[in-house]
Amino acid sequence: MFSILIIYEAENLELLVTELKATIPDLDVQIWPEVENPDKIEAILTWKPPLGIMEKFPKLKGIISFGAGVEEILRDPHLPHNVPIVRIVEPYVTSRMSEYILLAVLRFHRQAFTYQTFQKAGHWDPLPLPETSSCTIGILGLGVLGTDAAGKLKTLGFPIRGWSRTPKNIDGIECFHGPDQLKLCLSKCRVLVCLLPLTPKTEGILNRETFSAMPKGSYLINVARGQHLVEKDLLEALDSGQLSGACLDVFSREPLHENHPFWSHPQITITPHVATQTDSEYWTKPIVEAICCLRDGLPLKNVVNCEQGY
Ligand code: NDP
Ligand code: OXD
Repeated sequence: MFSILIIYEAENLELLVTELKATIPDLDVQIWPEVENPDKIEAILTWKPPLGIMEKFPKLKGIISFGAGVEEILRDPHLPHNVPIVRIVEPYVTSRMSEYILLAVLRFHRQAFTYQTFQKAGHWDPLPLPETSSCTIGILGLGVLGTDAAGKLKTLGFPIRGWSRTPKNIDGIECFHGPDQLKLCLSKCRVLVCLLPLTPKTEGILNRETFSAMPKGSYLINVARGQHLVEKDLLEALDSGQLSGACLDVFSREPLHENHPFWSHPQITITPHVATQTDSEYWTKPIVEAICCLRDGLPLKNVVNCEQGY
């Protein structure tokens, strides 16, 4: 028997448990907070575990994140050092994210917000078509999600700039890296897409300085984490016209508070953390794979670098 503990509240958990047990017959699945024997737990599946919990399982061999981001697991100061953390990487998750980004980019690029206003006013006014080749898109984070979105946007004819921590060489994409090249990267970006992990180095990166480095009237798409954004700097940038709008899928506090000014802001589009979904039927395969590798002592895929924080 290989014992796993699930620490997660989700509606479709029963389905996942049934699928896991059907695929791995020798699996013992326990669901937090009912833990029969903590000494037997060898893997934990979680998203936002309570602080200090990982210390309670002396036989723990691995932690599997239900999502792509792992900041909520890494914030535990008592995380056992030698226990690997695996995150979900799934083609379905990746392509749904790119779909969301394409939609947000095209809505901005093809003046959807202006035509919505025209329609409300019963106003017929054909505007000149904006040139795709003049609309440079900047992507912060050239990882699994950023690279896929960059490739798909490039296919539509948008010039693409990407920014990462380490140097990259990607065909047809102007690559920048490190803090020193951020402003250079931003200098031509009419749209900025944030696809960075949340780490101490990236928290608050969507701030006044970043917005000021972009051409006036640019557009922001944040699909990474709410804590990347300095909210008051966004509101100021919208007021001053430095940014013309923003599409936000993630927020510092979720659900977004009912009185939050973003809800009614005419230049902000809000979605409730649905750019893509990891907790779907597609999560079973990578989770099964990770459990089997842990059980059989095989090399794991998509292991997080705890020092880098992603
Ligand atoms: P990856 O780990 O594959 O990629 C992260 C990228 O960010 C890498 O290119 C990395 O650079 C870059 N990066 C990290 N730190 C820095 C830094 N300090 N400076 C510059 N670049 C940096 O992550 P994914 O693409 O899989 O996911 C990105 C994030 O998207 C997740 O962490 C999660 O927060 C969010 N997400 C949101 C979802 C939603 O529904 N809204 C769903 C899924 C994920 P390098 O390549 O050099 O290492
Ligand atoms: C994730 C997410 O990180 O859904 O997977 O945000």
